[in-house]
Amino acid sequence: EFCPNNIRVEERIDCYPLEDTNKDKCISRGCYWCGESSKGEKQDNFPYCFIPKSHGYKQISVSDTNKGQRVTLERRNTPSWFGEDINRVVIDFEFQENHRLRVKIFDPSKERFEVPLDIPSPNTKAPNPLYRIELTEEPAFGFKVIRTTTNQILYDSTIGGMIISDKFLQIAGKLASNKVYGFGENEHPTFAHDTNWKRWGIFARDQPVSPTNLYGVHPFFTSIDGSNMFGVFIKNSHAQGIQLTPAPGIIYHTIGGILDMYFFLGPSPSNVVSQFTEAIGRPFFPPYWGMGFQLSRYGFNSLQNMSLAVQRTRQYGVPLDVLYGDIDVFRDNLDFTYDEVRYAGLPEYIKKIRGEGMKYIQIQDPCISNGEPAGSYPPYDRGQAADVWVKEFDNVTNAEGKVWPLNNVFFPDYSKQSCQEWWIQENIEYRKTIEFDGIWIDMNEPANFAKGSTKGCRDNPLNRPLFKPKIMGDTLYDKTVCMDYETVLGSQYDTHSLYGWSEAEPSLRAMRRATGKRSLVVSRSTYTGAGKYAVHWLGDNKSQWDDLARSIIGCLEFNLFGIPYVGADICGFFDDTTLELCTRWHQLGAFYTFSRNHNAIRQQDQDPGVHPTLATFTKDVLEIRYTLIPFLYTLFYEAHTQGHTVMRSLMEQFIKDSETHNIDKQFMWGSAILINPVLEQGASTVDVYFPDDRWYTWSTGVEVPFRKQRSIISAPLNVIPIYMRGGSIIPTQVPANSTFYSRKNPLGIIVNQGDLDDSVKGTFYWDDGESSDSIESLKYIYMDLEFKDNSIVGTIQHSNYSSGGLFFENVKVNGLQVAPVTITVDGQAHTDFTYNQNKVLEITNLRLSIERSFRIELSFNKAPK
Ligand code: MIG
Repeated sequence: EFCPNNIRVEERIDCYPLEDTNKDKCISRGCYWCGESSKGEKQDNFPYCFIPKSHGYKQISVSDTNKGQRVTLERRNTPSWFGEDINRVVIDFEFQENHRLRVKIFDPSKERFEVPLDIPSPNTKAPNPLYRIELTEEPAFGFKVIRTTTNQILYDSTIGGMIISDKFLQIAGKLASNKVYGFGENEHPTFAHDTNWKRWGIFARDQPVSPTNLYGVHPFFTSIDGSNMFGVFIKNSHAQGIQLTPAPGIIYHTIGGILDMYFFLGPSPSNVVSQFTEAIGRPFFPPYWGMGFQLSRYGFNSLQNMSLAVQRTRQYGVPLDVLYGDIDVFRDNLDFTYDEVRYAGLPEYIKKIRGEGMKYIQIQDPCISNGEPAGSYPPYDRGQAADVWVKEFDNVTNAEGKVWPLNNVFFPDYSKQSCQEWWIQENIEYRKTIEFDGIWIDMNEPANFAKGSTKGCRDNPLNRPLFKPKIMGDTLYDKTVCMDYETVLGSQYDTHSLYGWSEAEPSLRAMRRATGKRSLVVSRSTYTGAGKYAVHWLGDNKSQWDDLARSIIGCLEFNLFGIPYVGADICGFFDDTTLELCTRWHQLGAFYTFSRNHNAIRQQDQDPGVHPTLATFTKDVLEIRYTLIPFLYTLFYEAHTQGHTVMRSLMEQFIKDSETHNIDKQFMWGSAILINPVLEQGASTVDVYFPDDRWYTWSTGVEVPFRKQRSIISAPLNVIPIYMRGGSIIPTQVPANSTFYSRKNPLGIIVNQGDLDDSVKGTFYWDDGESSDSIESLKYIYMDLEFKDNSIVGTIQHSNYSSGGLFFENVKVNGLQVAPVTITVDGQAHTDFTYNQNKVLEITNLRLSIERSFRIELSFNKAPK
C-alpha cells in the first residue's frame, strides 16, 4: 500500500524536506507516495511523499530516575536518509520544576555538542508538576506532554517522523492549537504563525531584513492550549529549520548536537516568558538614558554632518539622549580608531555633548585588519601577540576573511580567555580617546564578504553536509567563515550561531570596566540567553511601509526571547524615506523600547530636524514617551527581576479573548498602555481593537465608549492613538530634551479607574539610572501604588536611594464618576484640585516624596460608582 488513507493530509511528515522527489526516490526511503504527478512536491506545501507512522524508534526500556524517567530506544530498520544513524538513543525526562520539563534526547555512547547554557538540572523530581508524560510504543515510540490541570495534550510526538542521525535530527509534535508564536530570527509577516506548511530556516546570517534566516538564533516558541499557554525551548545552536503544519504541529530539524527540549507550562503567557527567562537568564537592565531617543546613521561621513544632525534635532526641541558613531567614524574602517581628518575634533565634541547630558555609543566590528603598516595599528599587534583569533581547521592557522577594512582581517575568538582580556583592554584604551558610554557590536554572525575565508573552504561534510536547512546561500559558509574552523567553544559547524552571544558578555564586561557604569551593549547577532548581556535592534530594514508594520512583530518576538529592549531602525535603513513614512515611523518608534533613528550610507538625511513638520510631530510623540519613562523604566526593572515582557502582545494580556490572538498591528507597554500606530500610507484613521476593559484616551483622559470591539479611530499625521487601561496606575514625569534633565523634573501619577470591584494598581521603580549594581546592592526605591476605598496610596516596598528631592507633584484620576468634595493628603486638607466634564480629577501642587509612602483620601457627598 503506497498511498494509505490512514494518515490525515494535515498530519503528513515530509519524507523529502526541501528536495524534489518522485515515486522511486520516495519508495527508496520507505515512505508513502501519494503524488499525482511525477513532477515532485512543491516546497512550502503539503508533501506527496511522507513518513509512515511505523518509522522511527522502538522502546527498549523505561526506568525511573532521580530526575524523572529514562527511556532507551532502538532505531527501527528503515532506509537511512543521510547515513550515520544513531541506533541507540536515550531520552531523559527531567521533571525539573513544577513548571519546567526537560526532554533530552541524546546518544548515550558519544558526547555530542551541547549549547553551554547552564539551565539548572535538579537531582530530584518536582513535587507537583503541571505536566505529565505519556509514552506510546506502537506503531513507533512517541511521547506526549500533557497539562495535568486540563488533561490537554500540549505536544504529541506520536505524530511520527523522529530521526536521529549524526547530521540530521528531526522531531515533530502535534500541538493543541494552530496558535504558535516565536522562533527566530526571521521577519515573520504575522505574529501568529502561518501553519499552512510554512517553512523557516534558522541560522545566524548577515542578511538584510527579508523573509529568510536573519542575524540571530532563538529556537523558542509558545503556543496556546485552551486559554492557557506553554512554551518550548530547543537548546540547539546548529543550522536548523521548522515547518509549521496544519496538524496543527511543528516539524523541527537541525544538523547536529542533540534534541534538548525544555517545556514551560505557564499557564499564562506571562508565566511562560518569566519561566523561560528564569532558565536562560533574565534580561539586562538598561540605564535610564537608554529609555531616551537615539540618533544614528551610517555615513554622517564627517563630524560636521554628525553635529549638524544633533543640532537640528535639538533646535526643534526634539528630545535626544544618545548619539551613535558608525564605522565611517573610523580611519579606513578600523576598530578603535577615528578618522582624524573627516572627524577631526570628535573626542572634544563627544566630551561637549556628554557635558550637556547626552551619551555616545560607538560601533565595533569583530574583524581586525591584519594588513596595516607595521606599528601603525596597535590593536592588531596586541591581538596578534595574545593570539586571540578564530582558527582554521588545524587549530593553528588564523582564519582570514574580508570585511570592512581595506585589508584582510582576522576574527576575534571571544570564547577564548586571552581574547576577552584583549577586547576589554582595547575598549578601555580607546575610551581614553573617545568617551563612549556603550558599544554597538555589529557584523557578529560573524559576517565575512569572502566566502568562508580568503582561501575558500575545504569540501567536507562540515562545510557541505548532505542536508542544509532552508537558509540563504548555497553553502552554510556563505557570507561567513568555514564551518570546519575552530574556536575554543568548538567548530563553527557547532557554534557559528553562538558567535554574537559569545561577544556580548565580554563586551558588557569591557564597557563596565571602561565606564564604571551600567552601560549598554547593542548586538546584531544574538542567541537564546544573550538578553542577559545585550539588547538588540532588528537590523537592516528598508524605508517601506511593510517593514514599518513588521517591526512590531519582530519586537514582540524578541520580548518573548528574553530581549525586551528592542527596536527597528526608525524611518528605515536602506532606501530614502518619505516625510509621511518617517513621521509615522517616529510615532511607532517612540514606543519601541529601543527608540533609534538609523540610516544607511548615501541615503538622504532622515533625522527629525531635516523637516520642520517632521520635527514638530516627532517632538510631540517623543514627549509622550518621555512623560512615560518612569513607567517604562519600572517595566524594565520588572523584566529584569521577574522576566516579564515590556512590549507586549494583546494576546499575552487577553488570551481568553480569541480576537486578540492574531493582533499584531497594535501592542501594549506592560499591561497598561495600548499603542495603535498608523501603518499604511495615506491613512488618517486606524482600526483599533479595544479588548475587554475600560480604556482612557492618553491626551484627555476621557473614557472611550468601546470595549471588546473594533472602532475606526481618527489619526491625522500628527496623531498616534494611545490608550490607558482601566485598573492601571502609571508613574510619569515632565519631559525635557534628554533624560539627564527629565529625570530631575517633577513626577506624576495617572490612576485609571477600572471595573467595579477590580483592583487599580501600579508600581514605581527609581534609582540613580546608571550604576551597574543598583538592584544587587539594593540602592533603589520601589513603591506599590493603589487606588482603593477612595484613597490613592503609595506604599514603599524598598527605599534606599536618595532621589535628591524628587516629588510626585500631580495626580490624575481618570474615570471618576463624581467630583470629590474634599481631599486630604497624609491627613492634611488639600484644596488644589479640579474635576472636569471628562470625569478627570486632577490634583496639583502636591509634594509627595518618591522616597516615602503616602495616602491621598477623596471624600464624596455620594459614594461614587
Ligand atoms: O554591512 O556599520 O546592520 O546598522 O550601519 C553594513 C555599517 C554594516 C550593518 C548594520 C548597520 C550599520 C552598517 N553595518
